[in-house]
Amino acid sequence: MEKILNYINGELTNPVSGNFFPTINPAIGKPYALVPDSDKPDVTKAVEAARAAFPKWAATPASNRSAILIKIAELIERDLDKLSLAESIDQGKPVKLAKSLDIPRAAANIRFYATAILHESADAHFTNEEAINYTQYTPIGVVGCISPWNLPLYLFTWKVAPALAAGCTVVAKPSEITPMTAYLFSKLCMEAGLPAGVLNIVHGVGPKAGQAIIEHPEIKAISFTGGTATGKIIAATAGPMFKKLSLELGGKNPNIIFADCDFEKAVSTTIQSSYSNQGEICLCGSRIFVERPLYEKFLKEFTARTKALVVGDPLDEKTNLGAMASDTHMKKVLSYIELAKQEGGTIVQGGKQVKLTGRCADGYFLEPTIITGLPHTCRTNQEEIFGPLVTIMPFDTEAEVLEYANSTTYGLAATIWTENLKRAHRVAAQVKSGIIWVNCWLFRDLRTPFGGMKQSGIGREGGFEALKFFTDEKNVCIKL
Ligand code: TXE
Repeated sequence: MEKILNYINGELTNPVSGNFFPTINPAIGKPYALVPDSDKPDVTKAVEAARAAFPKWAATPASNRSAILIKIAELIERDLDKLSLAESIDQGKPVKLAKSLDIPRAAANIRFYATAILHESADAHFTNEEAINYTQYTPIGVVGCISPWNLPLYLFTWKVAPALAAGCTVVAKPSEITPMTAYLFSKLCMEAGLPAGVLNIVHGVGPKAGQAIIEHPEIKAISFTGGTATGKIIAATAGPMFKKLSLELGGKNPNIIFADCDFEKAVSTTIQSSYSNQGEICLCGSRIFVERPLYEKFLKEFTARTKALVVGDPLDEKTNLGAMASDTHMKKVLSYIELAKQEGGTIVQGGKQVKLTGRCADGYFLEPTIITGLPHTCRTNQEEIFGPLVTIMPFDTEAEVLEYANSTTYGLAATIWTENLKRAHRVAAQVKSGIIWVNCWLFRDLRTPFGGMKQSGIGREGGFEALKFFTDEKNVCIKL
């Protein structure tokens, strides 16, 4: 079995303990590679390497940092097929999705920040013609980046790219469930000539390697994407240490569909926003609210199209939904389907595990599932499930749907479907989510602020905000 290795001080290394654990290919339900079971000593080594590399990397001209990062982006593009296949095997997603979304986006993340640093400017304030204030942004030091299993290389690079571009050195940990593409990425960094210690990748489980990163006193900022429960642990540990924190956590995103929408676009895009990546995207909409005059028509068409989706081998080009990321996660989603039944819901479509034949006979597959008849207040409609499961509910008035939409503890994303522009603005202003898409979904401009309100997190990724996150701001006031 292939052994994944840590990437510390420019070298691929075994964990200090020598211990590894298996990582599973979820489409076949079998281990296929070994992951370092890293712990505190590995993180200590990584932080030492990052500290040693920091002064030189921080002082490297932006144009030179940019050139190395662009080289890494080019290598990702060169290896598109290889990385897409690796992502699909590790995560369970259809290979065609990895090839069209995950891997191109990983390269785009790096290009975006590699070029952003060439166009940065700082503020200056002239105070009553008596003084000039100017703001300096200096890289904050060694930072920690911790990423989840749903969009492995995509979210890993979304953090690492701005950190490196800003001049920080990094200790990063991908999810232990999907470590492979971060490992392949470390080889590309070596090939691109990234100086030793600038990026260090420590593999292992959250409570050991992850916890050691957030606890390390020399790590000045933590950028994390994952579950809200983990976000709370990180905030509790890092808060009293006064570390800078960016937390991108869970969601329970509403889709608000008015009767005056463009029906075809609303249905086809809502199919995407419900089931892409098996529903394992924090931006997926899981609560669909449809204005009553359109409700029956929408439900009928949405159900027919859900039924037509192909659940299958992620390596098959015809597959729409691949495997769930892990057995544990599949069982979690199934437990919510049971809960929905207990709460009085009707399973209109799906609701069961899919047993494939052949190569994927032991894989973790689920039917795309539609549930109706539930109140917006029940647990199924309040808790993040993170699978190919949606509830559909009718509404009568704008005020009512806003109450439903805003009733959860989350506030990450929302979609609004209407041809009435005034209504679009009015409703967008009142939905308590950090990201609103009107008549579209996952239409991204990397310059825009990305993140959630309420328990969906703190801080914003994207744009120059993410670069600033990895810097210390200093104001210099010069009396004229
Ligand atoms: O995420 P975790 P899990 C949601 C989704 C899912 C739930 C749990 O609802 O069912 O979270 O998923 C690292 N200190 N999302 O358990 O545990 C861990 O090793 C430091 C939403 O996989 O949050 C991994 O690298 N790090 C989400 C990362 O945190 C720790 C995407 C995320 O793992 C740690 C994924 C600790 N104490 C899941 N414990 C989204 N919003 O995109 C764990 N980690």
